[in-house]
Amino acid sequence: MMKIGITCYPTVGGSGIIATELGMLMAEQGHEIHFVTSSLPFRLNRIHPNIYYHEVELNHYPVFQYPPFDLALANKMAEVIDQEELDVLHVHYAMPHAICAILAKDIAKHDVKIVTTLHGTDITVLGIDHSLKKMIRHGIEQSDAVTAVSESLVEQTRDVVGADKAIQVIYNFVNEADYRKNPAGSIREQYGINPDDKVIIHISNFRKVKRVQEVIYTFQQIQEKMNAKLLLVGDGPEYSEMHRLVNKLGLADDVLFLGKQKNVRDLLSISDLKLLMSEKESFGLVLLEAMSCEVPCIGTNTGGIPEVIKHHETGFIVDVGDTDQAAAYAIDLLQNESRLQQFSHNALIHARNRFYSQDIVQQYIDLYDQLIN
Ligand code: GMT
Repeated sequence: MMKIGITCYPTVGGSGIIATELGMLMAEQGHEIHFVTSSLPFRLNRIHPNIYYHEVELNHYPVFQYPPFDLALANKMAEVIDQEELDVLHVHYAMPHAICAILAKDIAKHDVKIVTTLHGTDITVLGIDHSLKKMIRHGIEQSDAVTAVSESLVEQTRDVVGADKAIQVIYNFVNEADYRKNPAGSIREQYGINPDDKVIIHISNFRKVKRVQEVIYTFQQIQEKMNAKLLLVGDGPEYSEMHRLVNKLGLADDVLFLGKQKNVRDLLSISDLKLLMSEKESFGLVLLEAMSCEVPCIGTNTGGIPEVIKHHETGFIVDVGDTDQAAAYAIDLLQNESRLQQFSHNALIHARNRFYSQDIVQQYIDLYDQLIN
């Protein structure tokens, strides 16, 4: 039994999901898990006697113009390391979490190993900022072990940050108990989707990097060839711009803006195809969520996406911005029922084999073991 601390961004995003699911699955195996975060991780939806939550509290002293959150986090980490005698503190994101963890390790009396998992945005967005590069490199090099969620992210880390450190690829996973096709309830009718409509889905945080407009342009071409609906799930900076675009293109009746949704499993279960047209994506956890619910995917040739989608087997890969090719693949697949079924089946098998949660969790546990022993 190990004692493991976990720090992640608790409010949104795939990294928070992975960190929380990892903690919950390890707790089920008998390990003691201590979340050290600014708020309760949003996916922490199970009560388990092995799971503890330590909230980072901010002090609002009038002398501080900005309350120093990172220092409060490091301080809390150090407290938890000593009180709970943690074996490992596993932080998700180099910035600022690895830096805070290194500081906490210096402060704490109890010996702890720091594991940092890179999720992408820290390298591909923050790493480009020269003022942060050295700090990110320091976080990586001073960690006892570093993992990344795709081969592509390892390469990018070398290119962008120049860190000279072994980085192990441990792919993302989904909890198969939650992500499995739910034989259709009445959702289709509730959303006004006709029985002969094909359903295309996109799920993201509507940041520019997701290029949601290219999902809409691809859908426009699909919809010229067949009855189809596009479900846009999520919210973010580009949301209202996408609304305007849909209205301008005259697609308002066929594009459903669903905003943030908790139960994406049921939405995926009524979908025939998933589109992810991002210009950067270190992994694309939403693709794995879709494949687990038997939904084939079209994604862009960027970052880790080609490591997740098997081209011509579980979906298709297109160049960033190539909406014509995405639409051509989509139309071809959606018009061929037996091929579509084959792709759905392949997607499920690929998700279950290549990204099986227990295998991935075991890879993390083996890594902790190597550090401790
Ligand atoms: O993509 C985002 O905007 C959110 C971000 C996050 O913090 O969860 O996602 C990153 O980590 C995910 C989990 O490993 C990956 O699936 C996403 O591809 C990655 N996002 C980017 O690389 C842009």
